[in-house]
Amino acid sequence: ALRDNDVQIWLMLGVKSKAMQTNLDPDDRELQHLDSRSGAVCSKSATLQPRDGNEHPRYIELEGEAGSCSVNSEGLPNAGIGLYTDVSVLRRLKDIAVPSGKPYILSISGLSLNENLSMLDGLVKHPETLHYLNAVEVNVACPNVPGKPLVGYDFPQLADVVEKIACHAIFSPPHNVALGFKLPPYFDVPFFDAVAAMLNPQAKSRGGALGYVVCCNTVGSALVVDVDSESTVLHPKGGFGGMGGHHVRLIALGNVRQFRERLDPSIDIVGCGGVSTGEDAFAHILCGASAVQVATQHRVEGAGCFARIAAELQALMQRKGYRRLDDFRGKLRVRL
Ligand code: RRO
Repeated sequence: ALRDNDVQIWLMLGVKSKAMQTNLDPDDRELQHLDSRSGAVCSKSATLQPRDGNEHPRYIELEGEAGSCSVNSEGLPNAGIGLYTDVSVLRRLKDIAVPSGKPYILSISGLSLNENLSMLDGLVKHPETLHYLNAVEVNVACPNVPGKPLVGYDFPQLADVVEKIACHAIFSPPHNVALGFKLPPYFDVPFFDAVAAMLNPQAKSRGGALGYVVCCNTVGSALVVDVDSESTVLHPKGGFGGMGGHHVRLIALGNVRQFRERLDPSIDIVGCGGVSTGEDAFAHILCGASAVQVATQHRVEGAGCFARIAAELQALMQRKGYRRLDDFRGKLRVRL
């Protein structure tokens, strides 16, 4: 399985790495690409069955002066949950790619609530896998599956998903796997209010299972237009895709801040969107993020981006006289 599948392990979220688009080989060279200074490894969002995803071309990078932007319409290609939870794969992942014992997060994005629940049921039946698994991140924000509107924008459905997932046995004793949700970007105050009202009852401080949310997935319905040929660029879905990278940085910061103002303090926020420098990471943390995920920049630069971003963040903190993230986390000043 390792050799034949496009494993698509994502680092710290997002768009799968260039290294992971090629097949894994017997000496685990591809897994070695994951050995980096990232704080965690997160799988490509899994479904019950393997998926090829949408037709190519389905990913494009646009370079700007200030940073790269990506638009993708991958369509949830993945090797199926079996591979991301296979004990021999995870053992090798831990040995080769994350020898320091950094957390492994399994992202799931079932095509229905029942599919997500089935994947979680499967985990309960395989206690050996749980030994290697630190968290399950439920992605309710994939914008690219034809015929499947985004769960995170369908509030009755989202409420049901949040409640039923959070009640699953995998997140309670004796398993106690951590639970996160990956959210789409929202754009208006009533939406932040409504989603926070769904999430808060599941907070740890209220006896629930919800450990964190990721703000946010790509900005959907982006359209890349080629002026020369007067045509779309991505093949699937009429050329529409999810936008990430530098161009979504301010939307992501806004989402982190809006949710930090509304969510129970026991729910951590992971900032995601346009993190390509230490300064970007600093801004996310200032808005209230406990950690950041890097996607587009990782794909552009490779796994070396994590050490560089961490060093830049450290240098910035030193210049400002901060010793810990808590010295400035969430302490954004509002100009009056
Ligand atoms: O595979 C995708 O098309 C995809 C996913 Br699952 C996601 O969560 N976000 C995104 O921009 N693309």
